[in-house]
Amino acid sequence: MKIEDIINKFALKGNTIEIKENNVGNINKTYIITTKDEKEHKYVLQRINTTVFNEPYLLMQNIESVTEYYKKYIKINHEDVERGTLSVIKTKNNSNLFRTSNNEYYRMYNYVDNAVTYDKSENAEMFYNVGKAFGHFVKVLNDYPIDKLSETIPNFHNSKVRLNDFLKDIKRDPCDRVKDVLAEIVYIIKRQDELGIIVDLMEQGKIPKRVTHNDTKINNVLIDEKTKKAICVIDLDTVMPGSALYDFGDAIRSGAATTYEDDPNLENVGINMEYFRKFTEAYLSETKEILTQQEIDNLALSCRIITLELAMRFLNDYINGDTYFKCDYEKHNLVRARNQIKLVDEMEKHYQEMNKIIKECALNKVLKLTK
Ligand code: GN1
Ligand code: MG
Repeated sequence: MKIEDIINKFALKGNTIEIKENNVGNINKTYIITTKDEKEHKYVLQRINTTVFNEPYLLMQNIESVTEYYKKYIKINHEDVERGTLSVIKTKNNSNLFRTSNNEYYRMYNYVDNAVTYDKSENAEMFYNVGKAFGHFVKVLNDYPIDKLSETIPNFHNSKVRLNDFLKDIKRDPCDRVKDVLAEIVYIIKRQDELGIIVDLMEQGKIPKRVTHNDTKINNVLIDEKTKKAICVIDLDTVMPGSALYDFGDAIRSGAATTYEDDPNLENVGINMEYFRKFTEAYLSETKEILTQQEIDNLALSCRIITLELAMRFLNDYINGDTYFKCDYEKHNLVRARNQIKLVDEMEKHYQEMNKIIKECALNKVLKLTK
């Protein structure tokens, strides 16, 4: 089906005058659509990757419900309703998805103008603003009825289940690639106990299940082009019940890193502790009345765990013949895995310092509360 015909299924204002492909993201395919009547309007069209998301209707139900809830919250609190969250644009048949005859699924959002995303932090202030946005996300959805959410990708951040899959795929070795990545496999297996800590804490009921984003990469926050303030959190495909720890850790993994997650030059890979501090300050300033002590005590560890989990996922995909993440060249997944392993190394080196900063920020938070 032609893309113009797919666009035509949605209830948009005006006529389409431009369709641009957008290459951001490792999973879905994205287009920016411009239409015109008396003025121009912009929309975001996405084809949902149904190999990754095999319950597209449930996924859209989650997104619609969470964005509606978000809108109500920001309205009551006099925040920016227009730009503070994504809006789902329905089809002319009032559905939040359009399915083509060959089972491709498309959805449409409003396009937020004068906003940009970054794949890495430009400066500490910017990452502070990202920390505010992800902290705000926790705050807004704190009272959202979690039972209404479907787990659209079961065990998405169950690092123990992921480890088991990884071990099975090493045994299968479908592409005869295992022999080339033994050092990386050993690195991960040596840390297998650590991988399971958050999952164990959740299973034991020691840390709570919350409404979580599960993909808190820095480029999933829209930043205002002019003010550089964070506008809203995007890419809500993986909003599900989960642990806030994975969200904190994933944001640090992507935004406090000194380079891109697929930089092949490992000398560039490190963690910027100033960025770490700024993000933590901002995140805790928003979540101060919400996070439990157990959660706060495990924030630094969560950064190591999610980075290790992602290193394992990239390596696992390499072993399987690159079937999950979009790859731009042959060893892209392996480059990503090695980069993330180096980042785990750097986090281990800075672990004490990370814990110290978290304690200081959490203490500031308590002092502020008692003022
Ligand atoms: C994928 O959609 P995107 O590119 O933001 C992946 C995340 C990974 C990320 C790594 C559904 O996210 O889990 O952390 O790539 N999303 C899914 O870049 O698997
Ligand atoms: Mg995503």
